[in-house]
Amino acid sequence: MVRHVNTSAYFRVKGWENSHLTVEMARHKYESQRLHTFMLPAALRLNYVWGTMGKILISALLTVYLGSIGSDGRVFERCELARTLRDNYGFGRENLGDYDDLNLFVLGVCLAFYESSLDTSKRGGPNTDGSYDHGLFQINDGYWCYPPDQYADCNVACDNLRNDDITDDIACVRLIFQRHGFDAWYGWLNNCKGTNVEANWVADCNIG
Ligand SMILES: [Ca+2]
Repeated sequence: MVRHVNTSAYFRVKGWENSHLTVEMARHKYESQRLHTFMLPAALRLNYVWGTMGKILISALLTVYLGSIGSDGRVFERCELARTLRDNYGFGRENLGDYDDLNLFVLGVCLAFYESSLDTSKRGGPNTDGSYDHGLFQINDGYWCYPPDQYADCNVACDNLRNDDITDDIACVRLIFQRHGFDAWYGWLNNCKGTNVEANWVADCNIG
């Protein structure tokens, strides 16, 4: 059966009436133009959506990647820090004057809590002398780390005292402790000293 094609629609497009287009050419051109009119914006929108999602995905992956190689700090749990100080850094029982035969990790947890809320990335200050304090144990840059270069007795960059590896922080804490004891820290002096730190801070951690 002969298919009657309504060609009038093709030639209704402005400017085509007097052209020499054949019906078939006009139909192609019409369909092609209709495709662009309706499909292109949709395609662009789809492209935008995928582009935006792609950017979000790349950004998220980058954050995870940088976090995994990263120098960002971390926040310890109380018992986790006690275990870490004992197991990884050898904080054991020592005689400490009025704290005879008490585990250093017990004291370390109380001290670190009041100094940094157990957050290794904390930067405290400025103090009245313009100095700043760095990391889990809030080590002061006026005496122990650089910059400034003068009096950096721990020979460590202050930035490295605010990352998630506390090895260099512990080395510095040991030096400070040798010279001054825990009294070097106000967090300890004002909140931990004279209290039953063992009962208050690690009794429920199942470590002895
Ligand atoms: Ca560090």
